[in-house]
Amino acid sequence: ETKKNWWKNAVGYQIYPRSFKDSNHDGIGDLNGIREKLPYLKELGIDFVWINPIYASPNVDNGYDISDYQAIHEDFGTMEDFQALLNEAHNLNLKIIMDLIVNHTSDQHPWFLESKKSLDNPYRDYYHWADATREVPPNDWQSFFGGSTWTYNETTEQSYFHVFAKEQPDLNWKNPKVRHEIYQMIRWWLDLGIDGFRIDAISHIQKEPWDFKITENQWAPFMNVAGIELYLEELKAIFNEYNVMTVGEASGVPHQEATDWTGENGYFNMIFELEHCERIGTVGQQKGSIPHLKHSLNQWQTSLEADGWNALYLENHDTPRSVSVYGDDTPEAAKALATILLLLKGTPFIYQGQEVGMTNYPFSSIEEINAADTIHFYQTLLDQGMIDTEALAIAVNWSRDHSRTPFQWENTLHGGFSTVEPWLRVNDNYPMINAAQKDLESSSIFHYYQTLIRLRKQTDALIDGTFELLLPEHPTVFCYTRTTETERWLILVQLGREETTVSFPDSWDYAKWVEIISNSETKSLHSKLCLSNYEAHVYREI
Ligand code: ISL
Ligand code: CA
Repeated sequence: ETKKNWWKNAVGYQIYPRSFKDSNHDGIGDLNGIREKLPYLKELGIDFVWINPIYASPNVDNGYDISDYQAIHEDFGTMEDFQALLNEAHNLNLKIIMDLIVNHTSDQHPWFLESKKSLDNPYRDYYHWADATREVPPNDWQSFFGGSTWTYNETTEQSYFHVFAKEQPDLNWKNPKVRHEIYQMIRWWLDLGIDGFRIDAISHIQKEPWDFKITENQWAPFMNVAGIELYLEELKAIFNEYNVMTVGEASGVPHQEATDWTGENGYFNMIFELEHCERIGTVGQQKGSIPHLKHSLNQWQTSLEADGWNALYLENHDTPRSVSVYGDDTPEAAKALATILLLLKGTPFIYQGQEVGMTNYPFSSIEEINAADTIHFYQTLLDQGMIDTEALAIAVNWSRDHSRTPFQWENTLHGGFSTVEPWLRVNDNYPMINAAQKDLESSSIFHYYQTLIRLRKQTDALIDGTFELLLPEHPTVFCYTRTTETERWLILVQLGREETTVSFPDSWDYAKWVEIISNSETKSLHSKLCLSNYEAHVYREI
């Protein structure tokens, strides 16, 4: 029997199955590929894996458009393969978290195929329909993927609502039948023995009335809208019947409300907030903003201190690679970021390839892009009159495809991901950056991750200790302490490309601080320290 709140001590790993490991030579990663690599995840020190959607889907949004919730996509394998994966993972004491996508379905889902047939179809109210003409939508709200949130249907002369692509119609949560169907489906998966869910886009399930007037925030009409708590409470009641872990993707939920969402009586065990990795500054900017990262993570760490729990991440399948956004693609930068991520308070999620230092891809043509939102964004920029090279530079800057290139396992053709041409190009840097480096170098990024994970697991202060941000005004140094009644730890990371100096209070007894981990030369803690680019140190007071 697994103990309650097991997820507080756990380290998670996110698998984007299409790009993880191809076992049957079709250029697409699959479930048997994941099975092959479970020992690799154990070696790293992982406790649970979150797998991006593997359900039947026309793949307009790579699996986030589901056409059958209870079937495995043939690209990934069969239900038997899934069962085998679950069993093998459990035998290795690895848990499996599935993606739960219930804000919308695919437009090819049988419910929607029925719904669009006629005004009086029994499935009509499974989705949101409103009177419209071909020219004039019910209102002027814009979708996350660009363009109107409404798509006109000729047959019934109404439009349906979608916050993402037009092939992803939003489910109508007001309809009790819809909720009943969803809850049954959720139970079906939980009864199968999975260990939890990452709940997709869940802050969008409630919508304002269609005549709601947008003031500042264009997403306000479908982002954390009042009334959502009823549905979230119903979901919580189901999850509570099972000893599973839940992490809600809660875009637009402010840290002031985090307790409702993740506290002792919150809707989920933890949430993915999206603030800290928001695009700051001009659209074309290359670097992530370190002051913003510090400020925002600090807010989330402190507001959840009393009641709540953070889900920690620096990159995922929707973002570029953190070593490229905040770093300079080097192993030192990758290790510096790992030091920050793995010692914060919360449950860390490592995104596949992050532990070997995988970088952004140098896209040079729109043909190399697969992500629907990037292609749409590029087209919008062209339509606005921008020249091709400029539009491409801006569109690919934050493209989701940077993190979706195939996993670089070793220095062989296609990085060892597949024996045939993969669905998305492998980054040309695979001869240098790949998982097999760990067997060649004891100083590999992988080993650094392994060491941090081990340290975290054997140190209560790094699980439960209070977080405090130090040097809050420093533009590039990310420094914090983790403290319990008996221990104090100091995490000190220069995230900048230059040398910098930091100072700590003269009153500290520096003889008491010992260095535990560093990504560079050993350096004792002093009231004045000079740090070079991407230098990271972890100290403990004894
Ligand atoms: O807030 C948003 C954009 O500013 C949206 O974040 C949204 O919550 C986020 O993009 C949701 O992402 C998830 O759902 C999408 C899917 O395309 C992503 O891959 C997934 O992570 C639709 O299912
Ligand atoms: Ca395959």
